[in-house]
Amino acid sequence: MHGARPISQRHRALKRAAPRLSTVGSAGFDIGGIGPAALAIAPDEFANRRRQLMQMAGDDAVMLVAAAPERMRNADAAWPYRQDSDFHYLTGFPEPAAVLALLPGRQHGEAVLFCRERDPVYERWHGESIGTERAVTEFGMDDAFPIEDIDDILPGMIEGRARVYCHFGSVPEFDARLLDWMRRLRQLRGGGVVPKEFVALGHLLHDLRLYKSRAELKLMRASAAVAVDAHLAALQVAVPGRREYEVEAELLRAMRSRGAVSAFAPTVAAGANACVMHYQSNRAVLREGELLLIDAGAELDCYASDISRTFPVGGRYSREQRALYEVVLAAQLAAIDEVRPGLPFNASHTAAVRVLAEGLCQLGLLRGSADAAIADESYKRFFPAKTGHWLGMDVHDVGDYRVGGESRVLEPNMVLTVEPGLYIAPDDYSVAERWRGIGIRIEDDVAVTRDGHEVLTERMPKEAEAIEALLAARSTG
Ligand SMILES: [Mn+2]
Repeated sequence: MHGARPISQRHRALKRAAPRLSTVGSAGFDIGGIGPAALAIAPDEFANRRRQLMQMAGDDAVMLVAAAPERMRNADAAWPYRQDSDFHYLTGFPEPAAVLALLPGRQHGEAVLFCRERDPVYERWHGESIGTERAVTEFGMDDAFPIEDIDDILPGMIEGRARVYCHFGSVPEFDARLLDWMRRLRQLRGGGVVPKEFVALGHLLHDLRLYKSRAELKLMRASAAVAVDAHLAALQVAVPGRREYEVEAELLRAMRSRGAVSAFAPTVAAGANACVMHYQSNRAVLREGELLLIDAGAELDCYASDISRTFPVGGRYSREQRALYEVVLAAQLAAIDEVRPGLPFNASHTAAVRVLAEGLCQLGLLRGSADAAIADESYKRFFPAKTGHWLGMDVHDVGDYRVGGESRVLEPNMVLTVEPGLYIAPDDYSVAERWRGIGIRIEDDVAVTRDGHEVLTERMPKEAEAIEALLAARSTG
């Protein structure tokens, strides 16, 4: 991994040589000597998370977490499967049709998994299942049962417990089953006692997920490395005349060839399309003189990265593009400086807004002073977004942004994005025509360390000269 270097030094390094792609062999990753085995999260860590959660919930509780259902795209064609983040966090178990029950203090085992039993006929069509046996031997469960038997077994396990922690209101099928289990519990011989309380599991679980472990940070660095490679590859093909989706294809190729998937549908926005915050149609032609904004991230073993860069299709920023770019870059660097333990989450936003407002005033895009633009929020016309979000298994990761009405104080091992931007709408007649239709965002992934921060995506150049140098060196064949 690349340590933090002063900008001037980084500049020199970039001028000397174009950034190298991470070395990737057919076996998967080889990033800084980390092999695929070293990247995987160990069964012990999953067990620790379960233990921690049970401790938080108390002995009279039960926690129920369902695997993500398979989702249909149309007719009988399913979307590519993605495990539920909470379920993955607690099990590492990659299949649908599974439910984890955590039963603190249960004599015959606290961590119980209901999952698909192995079945040769099913496996003939869908490939190997893990099965209840390996759920115990390989995934560290205390006990496992076929998912078909859950209605008969689970209600009896819940009996006598005071609180059920689970997610309700997100997957209707799970809500319906939960109610059915309660009905069955009540009908148990002698009349079962239904838990008195239903508690949202997120309050406990999502606070755990906010702090990344060493193994998770390793995965997030690897995910970031794939995203950097994807952006570098995309930049090579983003020449005038190509379509946005051709650039998207290059991003996806780079990710898939490293065993990752796209963490979200990439934004590849040429020219004024960049002023649409979540532009995803990706169909327009790239034109000389326009900027291209790419917002794309990889997902590796369920861990996301999220990078945005904005560069000139023709290879050189115009005077106006460059002026705005320098403002966004200065805002981003100032915002990253505010990522340190002890500072509130919103400090980076405050810093970014200050630099953006000053820049907008200096360039004459806003009248009056930066203080006034911040006070009356007129800067929001050009920057309507927040400067960042938590990053983890979900690209907009879980975790509270405010605690007791105050912005959350950053602590080591939290990971967030820093992504200020400026977006001048093509029909904003309040500014001179030469500014209109320029959209710029610069986004990096930043982990809070004990004494500051680590920019996980640092290898991706962002200084204007460095980007122009990269573009000048590309083979436009
Ligand atoms: Mn983002």
